[in-house]
Amino acid sequence: MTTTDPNCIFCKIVSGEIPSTKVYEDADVVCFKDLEPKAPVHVLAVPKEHYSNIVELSANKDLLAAVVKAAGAVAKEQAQGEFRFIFNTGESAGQSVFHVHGHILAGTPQSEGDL
Ligand code: DGP
Repeated sequence: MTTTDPNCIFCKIVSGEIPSTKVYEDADVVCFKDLEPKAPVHVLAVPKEHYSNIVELSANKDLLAAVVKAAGAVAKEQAQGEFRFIFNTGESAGQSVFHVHGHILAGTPQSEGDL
């Protein structure tokens, strides 16, 4: 059973209710460009099913693996397979959307305090 949250902005992106620039999609995962890019490549990897954060998602190992695999495919296409993969977890850590998403970042070196 797929769970969704009717008030969740990323569930609305997954369903197509809110538009996004999708760069990857399979049965379980969608990847779309971040609205406020912090690097030349800044794409969000999002499971279609609603989990609040990566710790909750870890209960579903297959889906967690699918998110990592999707990120690898995006990075292979856009950044020679080399990327940072960041999951802000909790408000004080910078999470602002509570539907788990990994930031795929590439094209600039990491600096202290970066996403
Ligand atoms: P975080 O702060 O880790 O929860 O990251 C949330 C990211 O989501 C932030 O970088 C901006 C992005 N974002 C928020 N709303 C939208 C949206 O409607 N569309 C897209 N493409 N990105 C969004």
